[in-house]
Amino acid sequence: MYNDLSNEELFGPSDYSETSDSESNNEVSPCSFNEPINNISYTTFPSISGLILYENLLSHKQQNELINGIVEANYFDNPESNQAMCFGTLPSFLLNAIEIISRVPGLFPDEIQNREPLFDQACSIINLYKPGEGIASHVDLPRFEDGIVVISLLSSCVMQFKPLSVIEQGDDNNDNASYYNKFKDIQNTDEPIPIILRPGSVLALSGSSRYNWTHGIEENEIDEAGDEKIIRNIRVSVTLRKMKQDQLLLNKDDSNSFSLEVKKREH
Ligand SMILES: O=C(O)CCC(=O)C(=O)O
Repeated sequence: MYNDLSNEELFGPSDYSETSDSESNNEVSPCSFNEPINNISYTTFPSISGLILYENLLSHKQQNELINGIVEANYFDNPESNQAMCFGTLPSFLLNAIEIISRVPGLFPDEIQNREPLFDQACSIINLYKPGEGIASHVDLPRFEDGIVVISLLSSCVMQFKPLSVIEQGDDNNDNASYYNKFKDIQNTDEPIPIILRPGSVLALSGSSRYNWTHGIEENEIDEAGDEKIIRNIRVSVTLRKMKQDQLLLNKDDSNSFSLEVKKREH
């Protein structure tokens, strides 16, 4: 899946620049297993409340563990498939990363961060992007609680955030396709805000950034953000969320049993 990539492409550059609509602290301290988590570098975006980008949060070793787990799970053996949705018990290769992420102070407001578990069995999504592929702008389904993270692996891309000019109330009973399709019709006159997602970074969305902004990745071979040009390569992302309790009961008889849906992204 990623044999042709250099170390820098796999795990990100050692230095990086920021996009303009952001405020960043200067401390960089990649976390490793069993290390106390402090001095973490993060970027907030004044116009997108609730959005925090942690660059270099996961060490090379942790990124490698995730990639190896994904490769060994053979999710993407079928070349047509680029999205794996895991329901039920979390895949074990995610557990270390989840442990690290959940100990990051200020990741989410306290009422979200203190919930148990922070992310649950249903459902983690693993997306594979070949160069040029993207994901349509969307707001995550209302059946998921507030507090979502996206882990980026292997290579960088730009994620575009656009404010929802019409804030629609989601209908939990909608299926995925009709829910995501409705965002296609929303005319957006505001300039999108580009955010560079690099390997090892973790993007946290809560509050307004989760509900009032769409996020998506354009179908580009090259991204431009500020002065930076990013040539897309193979990218993998892991999205972690928590299903609302009533939806969990509605959707699954036995929430501990593992099930997997691997498919081509609909949106
Ligand atoms: O791949 C990403 O970075 C984002 C994935 C995403 O937004 C989703 O799975 O809903």
